[in-house]
Amino acid sequence: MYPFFSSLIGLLLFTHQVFAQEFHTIEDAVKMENGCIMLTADKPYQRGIAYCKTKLDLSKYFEIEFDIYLGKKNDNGADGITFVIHNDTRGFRAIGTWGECMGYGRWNRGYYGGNYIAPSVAVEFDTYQNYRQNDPTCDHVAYLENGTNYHTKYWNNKDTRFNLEDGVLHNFRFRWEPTIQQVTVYLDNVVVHRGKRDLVKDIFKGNTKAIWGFTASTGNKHNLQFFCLRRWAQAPSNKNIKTSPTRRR
Ligand SMILES: [Ca+2]
Ligand SMILES: [Ca+2]
Repeated sequence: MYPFFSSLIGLLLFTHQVFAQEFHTIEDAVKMENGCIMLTADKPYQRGIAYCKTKLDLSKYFEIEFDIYLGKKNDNGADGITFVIHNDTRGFRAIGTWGECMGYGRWNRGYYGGNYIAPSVAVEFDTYQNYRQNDPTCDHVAYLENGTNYHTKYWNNKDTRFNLEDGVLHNFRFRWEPTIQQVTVYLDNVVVHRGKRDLVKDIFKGNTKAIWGFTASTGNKHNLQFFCLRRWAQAPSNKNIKTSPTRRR
């Protein structure tokens, strides 16, 4: 191997290992040799959560980009991953319910018992239909708040057979623009959610610092699920459209 490439790979591995060390892991979440963090193994009744040790500052612009892997079993896979930003009083130990709640939310939107993460905003990558959460038959992405998985809107690329359990990494970006109070979410470079919301005032009761990370779980059905951080930018980029080298479709 050429020295340049070997040193480049060394640098990338070093960067990845530093990345993994920057996260608290809870329950079934574990740091992987490739520097990514596994949230659930391909086993039933798993719950894994990982939080970055550095909080977000919601008074400032940021864009977080990562790759997620939701498994390769379409029919027998479950349940999905959420990206979460929260100010739960449990801090870095905050957890939600397992199974369809993906380690983020609660069984029913009107039921406040059990574990759920709030106050919070989240984006779910849901790979299993649950009627209680108003899920469509296909895999989908949805914006969530305050530990409730129930949603009335979702994105599925207008494809009733949309599938995220396809054995490849999917690129995800979450952008917060405080000056216009706008959240934009991209999946594989397509806008899957854009909404105006005063997160600081309406969700976090005036607090500008928030914990962020990922949650995932499985139930009777299961998949390997993990994430890899790619970029955390705190200034707007000129590149609005970019290609993902990890996308192999
Ligand atoms: Ca579901
Ligand atoms: Ca699927």
